[in-house]
Amino acid sequence: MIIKDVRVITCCPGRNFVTLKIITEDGTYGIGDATVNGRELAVETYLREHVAPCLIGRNAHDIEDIWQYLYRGVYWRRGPINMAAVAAVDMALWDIKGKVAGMPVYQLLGGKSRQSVMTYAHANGDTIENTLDMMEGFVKQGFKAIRLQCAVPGMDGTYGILGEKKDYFEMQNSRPLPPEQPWSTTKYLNNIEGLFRAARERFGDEIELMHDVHSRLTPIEAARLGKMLEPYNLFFLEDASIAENQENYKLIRQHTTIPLALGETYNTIWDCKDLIQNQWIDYIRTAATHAGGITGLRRISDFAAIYNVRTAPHGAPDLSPICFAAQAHVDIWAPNFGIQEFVGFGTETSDEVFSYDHSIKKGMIQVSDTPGLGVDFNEEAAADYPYNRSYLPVSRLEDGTLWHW
Ligand code: GCO
Ligand code: MG
Repeated sequence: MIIKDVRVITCCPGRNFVTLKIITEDGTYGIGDATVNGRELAVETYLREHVAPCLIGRNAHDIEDIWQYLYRGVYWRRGPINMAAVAAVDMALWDIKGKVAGMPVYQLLGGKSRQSVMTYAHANGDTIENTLDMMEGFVKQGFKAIRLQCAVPGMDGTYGILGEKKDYFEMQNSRPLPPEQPWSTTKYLNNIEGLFRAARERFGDEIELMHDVHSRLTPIEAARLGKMLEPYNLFFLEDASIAENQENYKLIRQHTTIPLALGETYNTIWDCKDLIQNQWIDYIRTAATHAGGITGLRRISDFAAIYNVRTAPHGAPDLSPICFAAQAHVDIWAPNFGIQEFVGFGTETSDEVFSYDHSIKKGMIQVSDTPGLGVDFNEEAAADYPYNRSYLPVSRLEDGTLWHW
Protein backbone atom coordinates (compact mmCIF):
# COMPACT_ATOMS: atom_id res chain seq x y z
CA MET A 1 0.00 0.00 0.00
CA ILE A 2 2.53 2.57 -1.16
CA ILE A 3 1.40 6.19 -1.04
CA LYS A 4 1.46 7.64 -4.51
CA ASP A 5 -0.37 10.95 -4.29
CA VAL A 6 -1.36 13.41 -1.55
CA ARG A 7 -3.87 16.13 -2.29
CA VAL A 8 -5.00 19.06 -0.12
CA ILE A 9 -8.29 20.76 -0.93
CA THR A 10 -9.72 23.81 0.84
CA CYS A 11 -13.34 24.59 0.04
CA CYS A 12 -16.21 26.65 1.44
CA PRO A 13 -19.58 24.96 0.97
CA GLY A 14 -21.05 27.41 3.49
CA ARG A 15 -17.97 27.33 5.67
CA ASN A 16 -14.28 26.57 5.14
CA PHE A 17 -12.93 23.04 5.37
CA VAL A 18 -9.42 21.73 4.67
CA THR A 19 -9.47 18.16 3.39
CA LEU A 20 -6.56 15.81 2.81
CA LYS A 21 -6.76 12.94 0.37
CA ILE A 22 -4.09 10.20 0.38
CA ILE A 23 -4.05 7.88 -2.62
CA THR A 24 -2.12 4.61 -2.79
CA GLU A 25 -0.61 2.89 -5.82
CA ASP A 26 -3.62 0.61 -6.29
CA GLY A 27 -6.02 3.58 -6.28
CA THR A 28 -7.36 3.09 -2.73
CA TYR A 29 -7.75 6.45 -1.04
CA GLY A 30 -8.41 7.79 2.41
CA ILE A 31 -9.56 11.24 3.56
CA GLY A 32 -8.83 13.38 6.60
CA ASP A 33 -9.95 16.71 8.07
CA ALA A 34 -7.35 19.42 8.79
CA THR A 35 -9.63 22.42 9.37
CA VAL A 36 -8.37 25.08 11.79
CA ASN A 37 -11.12 27.68 11.97
CA GLY A 38 -9.89 31.08 10.76
CA ARG A 39 -6.38 29.77 9.93
CA GLU A 40 -7.27 27.34 7.14
CA LEU A 41 -4.61 28.37 4.64
CA ALA A 42 -1.80 28.00 7.17
CA VAL A 43 -2.56 24.33 7.60
CA GLU A 44 -3.26 23.85 3.89
CA THR A 45 0.20 25.23 3.04
CA TYR A 46 1.87 23.26 5.82
CA LEU A 47 0.33 20.06 4.53
CA ARG A 48 1.04 20.70 0.88
CA GLU A 49 4.56 22.09 1.20
CA HIS A 50 5.97 20.25 4.21
CA VAL A 51 4.02 17.07 4.84
CA ALA A 52 2.87 15.73 1.47
CA PRO A 53 6.39 15.32 0.02
CA CYS A 54 7.43 13.28 3.08
CA LEU A 55 4.52 10.86 2.63
CA ILE A 56 5.09 9.82 -0.97
CA GLY A 57 6.60 6.34 -1.13
CA ARG A 58 5.71 5.37 2.47
CA ASN A 59 3.54 2.38 3.30
CA ALA A 60 0.02 3.57 4.11
CA HIS A 61 -0.35 0.71 6.59
CA ASP A 62 2.32 2.17 8.89
CA ILE A 63 -0.09 4.47 10.73
CA GLU A 64 1.82 4.53 14.00
CA ASP A 65 5.22 5.03 12.43
CA ILE A 66 3.94 7.86 10.21
CA TRP A 67 2.28 9.46 13.23
CA GLN A 68 5.57 9.36 15.18
CA TYR A 69 7.50 10.52 12.11
CA LEU A 70 5.30 13.63 11.78
CA TYR A 71 5.18 14.28 15.54
CA ARG A 72 8.66 13.50 16.87
CA GLY A 73 10.37 14.00 13.56
CA VAL A 74 9.51 17.67 13.06
CA TYR A 75 11.36 18.99 16.13
CA TRP A 76 8.64 21.73 16.42
CA ARG A 77 6.21 19.42 18.12
CA ARG A 78 2.57 20.13 18.96
CA GLY A 79 0.71 23.33 18.04
CA PRO A 80 -2.66 23.59 16.26
CA ILE A 81 -1.37 23.78 12.66
CA ASN A 82 1.12 20.94 12.97
CA MET A 83 -1.30 18.71 14.89
CA ALA A 84 -4.20 19.32 12.47
CA ALA A 85 -1.89 18.10 9.70
CA VAL A 86 -0.88 15.02 11.72
CA ALA A 87 -4.58 14.39 12.41
CA ALA A 88 -5.61 14.60 8.77
CA VAL A 89 -2.89 12.15 7.72
CA ASP A 90 -3.85 9.81 10.57
CA MET A 91 -7.58 9.84 9.68
CA ALA A 92 -6.84 9.23 6.01
CA LEU A 93 -4.59 6.26 6.84
CA TRP A 94 -7.20 4.68 9.14
CA ASP A 95 -9.73 5.17 6.34
CA ILE A 96 -7.43 3.32 3.92
CA LYS A 97 -6.71 0.54 6.42
CA GLY A 98 -10.43 0.03 6.99
CA LYS A 99 -11.15 -0.09 3.27
CA VAL A 100 -8.39 -2.63 2.71
CA ALA A 101 -9.50 -4.74 5.68
CA GLY A 102 -13.14 -4.50 4.56
CA MET A 103 -14.07 -3.27 8.04
CA PRO A 104 -15.39 -0.09 9.62
CA VAL A 105 -12.66 1.68 11.61
CA TYR A 106 -14.28 0.90 14.98
CA GLN A 107 -13.62 -2.80 14.34
CA LEU A 108 -9.93 -2.07 13.88
CA LEU A 109 -9.92 -0.28 17.23
CA GLY A 110 -11.28 -3.34 19.00
CA GLY A 111 -14.98 -3.29 18.23
CA LYS A 112 -18.07 -1.71 19.75
CA SER A 113 -18.49 -0.97 23.46
CA ARG A 114 -22.10 0.16 22.84
CA GLN A 115 -24.76 -0.03 20.17
CA SER A 116 -25.01 3.68 19.36
CA VAL A 117 -23.49 7.00 20.37
CA MET A 118 -25.33 9.47 22.61
CA THR A 119 -25.22 13.07 21.45
CA TYR A 120 -26.25 16.47 22.72
CA ALA A 121 -27.97 19.08 20.59
CA HIS A 122 -27.68 22.88 20.82
CA ALA A 123 -30.54 25.14 21.84
CA ASN A 124 -29.70 28.83 21.48
CA GLY A 125 -31.92 31.85 21.84
CA ASP A 126 -32.06 35.58 22.30
CA THR A 127 -34.29 35.10 25.36
CA ILE A 128 -34.72 32.32 27.92
CA GLU A 129 -38.13 31.55 26.46
CA ASN A 130 -36.84 31.29 22.88
CA THR A 131 -33.99 29.08 24.01
CA LEU A 132 -36.42 26.73 25.72
CA ASP A 133 -38.75 26.74 22.69
CA MET A 134 -35.83 25.54 20.60
CA MET A 135 -35.05 22.96 23.27
CA GLU A 136 -38.60 21.66 23.00
CA GLY A 137 -38.02 20.87 19.33
CA PHE A 138 -35.01 18.71 20.25
CA VAL A 139 -36.89 17.00 23.08
CA LYS A 140 -39.60 16.08 20.57
CA GLN A 141 -36.97 14.63 18.23
CA GLY A 142 -35.87 12.37 21.09
CA PHE A 143 -32.57 14.00 22.11
CA LYS A 144 -31.63 12.98 25.65
CA ALA A 145 -29.18 15.81 26.23
CA ILE A 146 -29.23 19.47 25.21
CA ARG A 147 -26.77 22.33 25.56
CA LEU A 148 -28.40 25.65 26.46
CA GLN A 149 -26.94 29.04 25.47
CA CYS A 150 -28.85 32.27 25.90
CA ALA A 151 -28.04 35.84 24.88
CA VAL A 152 -27.13 38.11 27.78
CA PRO A 153 -29.73 40.87 28.20
CA GLY A 154 -28.28 44.31 27.55
CA MET A 155 -25.42 43.01 25.41
CA ASP A 156 -25.42 43.18 21.66
CA GLY A 157 -24.59 39.79 20.14
CA THR A 158 -23.40 37.01 22.43
CA TYR A 159 -21.12 34.54 20.64
CA GLY A 160 -22.83 31.29 19.90
CA ILE A 161 -26.32 32.71 20.15
CA LEU A 162 -27.53 35.11 17.56
CA GLY A 163 -27.41 35.63 13.85
CA GLU A 164 -25.40 33.06 12.04
CA LYS A 165 -25.86 30.37 14.65
CA LYS A 166 -29.64 30.42 14.45
CA ASP A 167 -29.63 27.70 11.82
CA TYR A 168 -26.84 26.35 13.79
CA PHE A 169 -24.38 25.60 10.98
CA GLU A 170 -22.61 28.93 11.62
CA MET A 171 -22.20 29.89 7.99
CA GLN A 172 -19.10 31.84 7.11
CA ASN A 173 -20.09 34.13 4.31
CA SER A 174 -20.16 37.37 6.24
CA ARG A 175 -17.02 37.63 8.38
CA PRO A 176 -14.02 38.66 6.24
CA LEU A 177 -12.67 40.41 9.36
CA PRO A 178 -13.27 39.32 12.96
CA PRO A 179 -16.48 40.86 14.29
CA GLU A 180 -16.14 42.33 17.79
CA GLN A 181 -18.62 41.48 20.51
CA PRO A 182 -19.07 42.97 23.97
CA TRP A 183 -18.88 40.93 27.16
CA SER A 184 -20.01 41.61 30.73
CA THR A 185 -19.42 38.89 33.30
CA THR A 186 -21.78 40.60 35.74
CA LYS A 187 -24.67 40.69 33.27
CA TYR A 188 -24.00 37.09 32.25
CA LEU A 189 -23.88 35.77 35.82
CA ASN A 190 -27.09 37.64 36.66
CA ASN A 191 -28.97 35.89 33.83
CA ILE A 192 -27.65 32.37 33.53
CA GLU A 193 -29.22 30.74 36.59
CA GLY A 194 -32.69 31.77 35.37
CA LEU A 195 -32.14 29.80 32.14
CA PHE A 196 -31.45 26.53 33.94
CA ARG A 197 -34.15 27.09 36.56
CA ALA A 198 -36.70 27.65 33.78
CA ALA A 199 -35.43 24.61 31.84
CA ARG A 200 -35.90 22.30 34.85
CA GLU A 201 -39.35 23.79 35.58
CA ARG A 202 -40.49 23.26 32.00
CA PHE A 203 -38.83 19.94 31.10
CA GLY A 204 -38.30 18.17 34.43
CA ASP A 205 -35.23 16.37 35.74
CA GLU A 206 -34.57 13.57 33.25
CA ILE A 207 -33.21 15.47 30.31
CA GLU A 208 -29.45 16.07 30.49
CA LEU A 209 -28.35 19.71 30.31
CA MET A 210 -25.02 21.28 29.53
CA HIS A 211 -23.62 24.77 29.08
CA ASP A 212 -20.52 26.28 27.41
CA VAL A 213 -18.94 29.30 29.14
CA HIS A 214 -16.44 29.82 26.28
CA SER A 215 -13.63 30.42 28.81
CA ARG A 216 -14.93 33.84 29.78
CA LEU A 217 -14.73 33.51 33.59
CA THR A 218 -11.82 33.70 35.99
CA PRO A 219 -11.43 30.51 38.03
CA ILE A 220 -13.10 31.98 41.12
CA GLU A 221 -16.03 33.30 39.03
CA ALA A 222 -16.30 29.88 37.42
CA ALA A 223 -16.37 28.30 40.88
CA ARG A 224 -19.23 30.63 41.83
CA LEU A 225 -21.11 29.73 38.64
CA GLY A 226 -20.61 26.03 39.36
CA LYS A 227 -22.12 26.39 42.83
CA MET A 228 -24.96 28.49 41.44
CA LEU A 229 -25.88 25.81 38.89
CA GLU A 230 -25.47 22.78 41.17
CA PRO A 231 -29.22 22.56 41.97
CA TYR A 232 -29.99 22.11 38.25
CA ASN A 233 -27.89 18.98 37.92
CA LEU A 234 -25.93 19.72 34.74
CA PHE A 235 -24.32 16.90 32.77
CA PHE A 236 -21.33 19.25 32.47
CA LEU A 237 -20.16 22.84 32.47
CA GLU A 238 -17.81 23.41 29.53
CA ASP A 239 -14.76 25.70 29.27
CA ALA A 240 -15.60 27.43 32.54
CA SER A 241 -12.23 29.20 32.48
CA ILE A 242 -9.27 29.40 30.11
CA ALA A 243 -7.59 26.12 29.25
CA GLU A 244 -3.93 27.21 29.17
CA ASN A 245 -3.40 26.95 32.91
CA GLN A 246 -4.58 23.51 33.92
CA GLU A 247 -4.37 24.50 37.62
CA ASN A 248 -7.36 26.83 37.10
CA TYR A 249 -9.43 23.71 37.33
CA LYS A 250 -7.93 22.69 40.63
CA LEU A 251 -9.33 25.87 42.09
CA ILE A 252 -12.76 25.42 40.48
CA ARG A 253 -12.85 21.79 41.65
CA GLN A 254 -12.20 22.77 45.27
CA HIS A 255 -15.44 24.76 45.33
CA THR A 256 -18.05 22.90 43.32
CA THR A 257 -19.30 19.43 42.47
CA ILE A 258 -20.58 20.49 39.03
CA PRO A 259 -19.04 18.14 36.40
CA LEU A 260 -16.43 19.97 34.34
CA ALA A 261 -15.59 19.54 30.65
CA LEU A 262 -12.58 20.98 28.84
CA GLY A 263 -10.16 20.43 26.00
CA GLU A 264 -11.58 21.37 22.58
CA THR A 265 -8.53 23.58 21.92
CA TYR A 266 -5.96 21.03 23.13
CA ASN A 267 -3.61 19.47 20.61
CA THR A 268 -1.99 16.61 22.49
CA ILE A 269 -2.24 14.33 25.49
CA TRP A 270 0.29 16.58 27.23
CA ASP A 271 -2.13 19.51 27.20
CA CYS A 272 -4.59 17.56 29.30
CA LYS A 273 -2.22 15.39 31.33
CA ASP A 274 -2.41 17.27 34.65
CA LEU A 275 -6.16 17.82 34.40
CA ILE A 276 -6.77 14.13 33.87
CA GLN A 277 -4.19 12.81 36.30
CA ASN A 278 -5.42 15.06 39.10
CA GLN A 279 -9.07 14.36 38.28
CA TRP A 280 -9.79 18.08 38.01
CA ILE A 281 -12.22 17.48 35.15
CA ASP A 282 -14.86 14.89 34.30
CA TYR A 283 -14.98 15.09 30.50
CA ILE A 284 -12.12 15.57 28.06
CA ARG A 285 -13.30 17.29 24.87
CA THR A 286 -10.33 16.80 22.53
CA ALA A 287 -11.31 16.53 18.85
CA ALA A 288 -9.84 14.16 16.26
CA THR A 289 -8.83 17.05 13.98
CA HIS A 290 -7.10 19.05 16.69
CA ALA A 291 -5.54 16.39 18.88
CA GLY A 292 -3.71 14.03 16.54
CA GLY A 293 -6.48 12.11 14.81
CA ILE A 294 -7.82 8.72 15.77
CA THR A 295 -4.42 7.70 17.14
CA GLY A 296 -4.27 10.81 19.33
CA LEU A 297 -7.81 10.40 20.64
CA ARG A 298 -7.31 6.73 21.38
CA ARG A 299 -4.27 7.49 23.53
CA ILE A 300 -6.04 10.29 25.41
CA SER A 301 -9.10 8.14 25.92
CA ASP A 302 -7.18 5.20 27.42
CA PHE A 303 -5.18 7.51 29.68
CA ALA A 304 -8.35 9.30 30.84
CA ALA A 305 -10.10 6.02 31.63
CA ILE A 306 -7.62 5.27 34.42
CA TYR A 307 -8.75 8.45 36.20
CA ASN A 308 -12.51 8.12 35.62
CA VAL A 309 -12.49 10.89 33.05
CA ARG A 310 -14.87 10.27 30.15
CA THR A 311 -14.69 11.57 26.58
CA ALA A 312 -16.98 14.24 25.10
CA PRO A 313 -15.44 15.19 21.74
CA HIS A 314 -15.88 18.66 20.29
CA GLY A 315 -18.43 18.53 17.47
CA ALA A 316 -18.84 22.13 16.31
CA PRO A 317 -19.64 23.00 12.67
CA ASP A 318 -16.00 23.87 11.90
CA LEU A 319 -15.10 20.19 12.25
CA SER A 320 -15.82 18.58 8.92
CA PRO A 321 -17.97 15.45 8.44
CA ILE A 322 -14.67 13.56 8.13
CA CYS A 323 -13.69 14.54 11.66
CA PHE A 324 -17.19 13.66 12.80
CA ALA A 325 -16.89 10.21 11.24
CA ALA A 326 -13.47 9.62 12.82
CA GLN A 327 -14.88 10.57 16.21
CA ALA A 328 -17.97 8.42 15.78
CA HIS A 329 -15.72 5.35 15.38
CA VAL A 330 -13.69 6.27 18.46
CA ASP A 331 -16.91 7.05 20.40
CA ILE A 332 -18.49 3.69 19.74
CA TRP A 333 -15.28 1.90 20.72
CA ALA A 334 -14.09 3.92 23.76
CA PRO A 335 -14.99 2.12 26.99
CA ASN A 336 -15.01 5.51 28.76
CA PHE A 337 -17.03 7.40 26.14
CA GLY A 338 -19.30 10.04 27.67
CA ILE A 339 -21.20 12.01 25.03
CA GLN A 340 -20.70 13.45 21.53
CA GLU A 341 -21.47 17.08 20.66
CA PHE A 342 -23.73 17.18 17.60
CA VAL A 343 -24.88 20.11 15.45
CA GLY A 344 -26.23 18.17 12.49
CA PHE A 345 -24.31 16.32 9.77
CA GLY A 346 -24.26 19.32 7.44
CA THR A 347 -26.35 21.53 5.20
CA GLU A 348 -27.78 20.96 1.74
CA THR A 349 -24.72 22.70 0.27
CA SER A 350 -22.09 20.91 2.34
CA ASP A 351 -23.86 17.61 1.54
CA GLU A 352 -22.92 18.17 -2.12
CA VAL A 353 -19.28 17.93 -1.07
CA PHE A 354 -19.34 15.45 1.82
CA SER A 355 -21.39 12.28 1.97
CA TYR A 356 -21.61 10.04 5.03
CA ASP A 357 -23.13 6.73 5.99
CA HIS A 358 -23.84 7.59 9.64
CA SER A 359 -27.36 8.43 10.73
CA ILE A 360 -29.09 9.71 13.85
CA LYS A 361 -32.17 8.33 15.58
CA LYS A 362 -33.61 9.93 18.72
CA GLY A 363 -30.34 11.70 19.45
CA MET A 364 -28.27 8.51 19.09
CA ILE A 365 -25.74 8.16 16.24
CA GLN A 366 -25.87 4.91 14.34
CA VAL A 367 -22.24 4.47 13.29
CA SER A 368 -21.58 3.38 9.73
CA ASP A 369 -20.58 -0.23 8.96
CA THR A 370 -19.03 0.77 5.63
CA PRO A 371 -15.35 -0.23 5.39
CA GLY A 372 -13.13 2.70 6.48
CA LEU A 373 -14.58 5.88 7.99
CA GLY A 374 -17.89 5.75 6.11
CA VAL A 375 -17.54 9.25 4.72
CA ASP A 376 -16.60 10.52 1.27
CA PHE A 377 -15.45 13.78 -0.33
CA ASN A 378 -16.42 14.95 -3.82
CA GLU A 379 -13.51 16.95 -5.20
CA GLU A 380 -15.41 18.12 -8.26
CA ALA A 381 -18.26 19.50 -6.20
CA ALA A 382 -15.75 21.14 -3.84
CA ALA A 383 -14.24 23.07 -6.77
CA ASP A 384 -17.52 25.02 -7.04
CA TYR A 385 -17.02 26.37 -3.51
CA PRO A 386 -13.67 28.16 -3.25
CA TYR A 387 -12.13 29.27 0.06
CA ASN A 388 -13.71 32.34 1.58
CA ARG A 389 -11.67 34.14 4.28
CA SER A 390 -13.66 34.20 7.48
CA TYR A 391 -12.89 34.74 11.16
CA LEU A 392 -14.33 33.92 14.52
CA PRO A 393 -15.51 36.93 16.53
CA VAL A 394 -13.36 38.51 19.23
CA SER A 395 -14.69 39.60 22.57
CA ARG A 396 -14.16 42.85 24.49
CA LEU A 397 -15.22 43.97 27.94
CA GLU A 398 -17.52 46.98 27.96
CA ASP A 399 -14.53 49.30 28.58
CA GLY A 400 -12.81 47.95 25.45
CA THR A 401 -10.40 45.47 27.04
CA LEU A 402 -9.83 42.47 24.82
CA TRP A 403 -11.26 39.40 26.57
CA HIS A 404 -11.21 35.63 26.28
CA TRP A 405 -13.88 34.47 23.93
C1 GCO B 1 -18.36 24.27 20.90
C2 GCO B 1 -17.36 25.31 20.56
C3 GCO B 1 -17.48 25.97 19.23
C4 GCO B 1 -16.26 26.83 18.98
C5 GCO B 1 -15.78 26.74 17.58
C6 GCO B 1 -14.48 27.50 17.37
O1 GCO B 1 -18.36 23.89 22.04
O2 GCO B 1 -19.07 23.82 20.02
O3 GCO B 1 -17.01 26.11 21.62
O4 GCO B 1 -18.67 26.62 19.00
O5 GCO B 1 -16.52 28.12 19.33
O6 GCO B 1 -15.61 25.40 17.26
O7 GCO B 1 -13.90 27.23 16.15
MG1 MG C 1 -17.06 24.83 23.34
